[in-house]
Amino acid sequence: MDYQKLLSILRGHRIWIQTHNFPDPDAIASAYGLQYFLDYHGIPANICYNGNVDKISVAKMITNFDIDMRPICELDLRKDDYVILVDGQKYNANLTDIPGEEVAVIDHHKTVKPCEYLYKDVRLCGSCSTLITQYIKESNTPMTKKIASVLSYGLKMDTDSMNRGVTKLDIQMLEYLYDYTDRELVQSMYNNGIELKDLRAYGAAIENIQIYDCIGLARIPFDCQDALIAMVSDFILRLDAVTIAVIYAERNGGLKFSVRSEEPGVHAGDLTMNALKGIGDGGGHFTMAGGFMPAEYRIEVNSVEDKALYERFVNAVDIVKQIK
Ligand SMILES: [Mn+2]
Repeated sequence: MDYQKLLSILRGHRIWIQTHNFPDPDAIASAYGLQYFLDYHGIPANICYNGNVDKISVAKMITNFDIDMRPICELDLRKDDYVILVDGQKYNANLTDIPGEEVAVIDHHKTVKPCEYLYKDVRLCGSCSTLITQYIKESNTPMTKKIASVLSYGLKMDTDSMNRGVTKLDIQMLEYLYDYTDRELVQSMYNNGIELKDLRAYGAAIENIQIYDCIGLARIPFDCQDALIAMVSDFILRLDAVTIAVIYAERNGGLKFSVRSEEPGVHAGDLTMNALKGIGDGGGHFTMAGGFMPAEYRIEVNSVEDKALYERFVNAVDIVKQIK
């Protein structure tokens, strides 16, 4: 991390902070914290994203903290604009390539396809909010109640309340944020996070779940938001018989995957990439990953497709364990 270098690269340009598509709380918190950091150092920047924001938890966050972020379709983006990517990297399936030059990246995920940037800060830890907090702390930028609350919410959401992928840096940054955070507000944001319409997805997964060894696979036979598929995947992982959860839902004629692993030695990103090799792609970090299988690889009968996918994931578990 070299915040001076980042600032000097950005100075004098028109800046966009871009999150991954369908941004989750960590992506939004990171973008918002970075916007504050840059603004304090005299660099105005706007936040943009692709995809909808229709999850109640995300909508609540934007309203509660009065976050100004715009979908890219509403914006006049120019080729010579500078883009900073947060909580995602160029060439990721869930990050739209927008006009403008991707000059910088700050992310906590493993790199799927390498790319050159003028400024690159990719470190594996529990949340991207952790990294942004460190920028504010180490540059002696004053921390505010609002920024601290947003960042600690993003940090806690992405680490499943400090239970998932946590590193020492996450703990240190959460401790730093603690004194500034409006803890009651952050606590209240955890309430009422599930919408009635979400229950359909949970219901479908419960109905369809099949468990093989420690892998729980379930199909959601309709389209739903990435964030909701991820929530269902987290939910299935809570079953005592399941240490790897693979949830997939309809998406543009193909299938969208959300994978979770708490199985020792099984990296969720590597597992998903291997399982979908040749029929799609996937990646992510140790405990959580995503993937997509396009329409052309679909098998018409659901039960046959489920079986084929199950075999792919079972075989991929062996492959990933061997790599290790
Ligand atoms: Mn994240």
